[in-house]
Amino acid sequence: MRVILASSNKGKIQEIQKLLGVEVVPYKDILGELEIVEDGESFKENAIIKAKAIYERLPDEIVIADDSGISVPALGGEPGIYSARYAGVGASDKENLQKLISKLKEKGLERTPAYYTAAIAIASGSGIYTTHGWMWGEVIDEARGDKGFGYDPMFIPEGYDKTLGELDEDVKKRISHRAKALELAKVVLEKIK
Ligand code: ITT
Repeated sequence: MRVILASSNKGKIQEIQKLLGVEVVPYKDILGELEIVEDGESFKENAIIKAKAIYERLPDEIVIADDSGISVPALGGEPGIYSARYAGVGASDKENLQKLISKLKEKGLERTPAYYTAAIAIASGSGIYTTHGWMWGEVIDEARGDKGFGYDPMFIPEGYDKTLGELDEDVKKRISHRAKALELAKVVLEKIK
């Protein structure tokens, strides 16, 4: 079985290829880069928008999409579904991370609870399914380490004292929002393949 991944985020593509245990082909390899407008109001809605956009073009395939982000309750849930464009449309991972660090500093928060959410949507001839996963921890007002991607250098998972930028990649593989959502997605894939 192969699945087409409706994502152009390199960090996600690498993680999903390692976690899913089936052949994962980024949609760009088949269709080239497409602009998909993510105007949903939740991670789930945006994951469905992305999966459908690619499935409409590749109706014989199983398509999966990941919509994810980090939420900080002390900042009213920011950046949440806007994680990829927190510092503006087209902002880099570094710029988004720096913006979150600045927001924490503005509020005088050296560390504060935060959580990652991942919504996975699976579109195929069997219809659309979605799964979710979460990872709780804290964000700190500085970046440490260079592993992972996105906000990982400022995120300390619950039960650890180092950031995901510093911890061995195997840790994230075991406990991440994406790993949990994909465990459930695997159950769906088994049913529909
Ligand atoms: P695609 O839509 O092409 O998949 P994207 O980067 O635009 O790529 P999202 O809209 O889902 O994807 O935004 C997710 C953002 O949330 C991403 O850019 C990261 O900044 C952050 N993020 C999500 N999961 C993360 C993780 O595991 N580690 C660090 N940051 C993460």
